[in-house]
Amino acid sequence: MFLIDVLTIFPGMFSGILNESILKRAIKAGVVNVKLHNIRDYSKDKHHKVDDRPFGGGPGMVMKIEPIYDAIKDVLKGRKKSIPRIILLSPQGRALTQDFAEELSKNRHLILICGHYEGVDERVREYLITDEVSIGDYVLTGGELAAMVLIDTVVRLLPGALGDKDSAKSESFSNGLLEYPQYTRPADFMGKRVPDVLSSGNHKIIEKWRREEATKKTLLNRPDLIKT
Ligand code: 6GU
Repeated sequence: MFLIDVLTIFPGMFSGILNESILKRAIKAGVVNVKLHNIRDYSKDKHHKVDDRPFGGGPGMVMKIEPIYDAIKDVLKGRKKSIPRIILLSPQGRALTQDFAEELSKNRHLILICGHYEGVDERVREYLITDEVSIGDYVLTGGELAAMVLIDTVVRLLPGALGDKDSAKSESFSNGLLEYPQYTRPADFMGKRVPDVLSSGNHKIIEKWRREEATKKTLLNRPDLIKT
């Protein structure tokens, strides 16, 4: 079974995504196990502090290395055989793409560390992790939402995670284009009609139309995806 250990100071944030829809089903089916660990439980200090002031001064707080080190050590205890990817979620990381998610889904064990505050002690990056991942060019208040995005993206790629009804969706990005427009009944909604070509029954023409629409949409919304 695929194992994901999440190190976070806000484990409660994850209950929503783990208890609904595809992730819930994948966990129930034994495709994946997601274990939440509160970093605060590993703080040895009497106030359970997980952050401290930055050396050299400056604003904000920095996440301490010891509780993270102890949490990783605990997670690895008795699991010497599997080599996990130890991933720090931070805006400075490598971009999460579909290709990278596919690579991650080929592993057996991920440890996700949710960064917070002004940052994480640089020695976490230097000595404890194998990867640093960002989900995009914007700033979140913490790594939790990014970890949830990573979990969702990776788990849906695992064999048995999606039912037959969903599995076609994995095609969406794999041709490098955005998805073509989809319609369902009614054929006429308040005078807005579904394109006639889709009711033509001519699969060649439908396929051509979909390819053109996908290309148009990609050029308009994501020209960077079209390799020149
Ligand atoms: Cl992984 N963390 C935070 N705090 N902000 C982000 C991010 C991660 N990815 C994009 N923005």
